[in-house]
Amino acid sequence: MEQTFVILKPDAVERGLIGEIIARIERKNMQITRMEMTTLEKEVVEEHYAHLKDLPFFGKIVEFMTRGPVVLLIVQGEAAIGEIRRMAGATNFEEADFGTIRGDFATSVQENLIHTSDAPETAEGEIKRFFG
Ligand code: IDP
Ligand code: MG
Repeated sequence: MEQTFVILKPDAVERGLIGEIIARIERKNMQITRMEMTTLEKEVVEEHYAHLKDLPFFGKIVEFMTRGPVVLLIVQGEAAIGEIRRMAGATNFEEADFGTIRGDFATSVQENLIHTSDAPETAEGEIKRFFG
């Protein structure tokens, strides 16, 4: 069993897609073991996306991620990190396959509805960062 960390981003909350996305996670036989709705502070987003800080649109990403409530989840299941990432689809909605969350619902590279951890080390670090 693995644990992964998921953020349903502000656009997912604004568009009423919380239930849709959580239903997909549950249908895949993954358990939600922790869940919290909160509005993120700028500092935590800057730390979370530190790998993007040299990109020209970094400020826009931080603005987007802090503009309203998000849902933080810990998801547990067999191969959860890779499977939830596969379920999210490619970062760019135009490359995300239909059947994935981003492929089915996103029309923006930035506002792509969901964050998912990309490796065991990042999952562990992100769970600590967001849930303590
Ligand atoms: P990921 O979310 O698929 O892991 P990352 O490359 O880690 O993708 O980027 C983190 C987030 O930053 C993306 O999900 C997206 O919201 C935003 N982002 C990444 N690249 C771009 C871009 O080229 N334009 C606008 N936003 C971007
Ligand atoms: Mg990433």
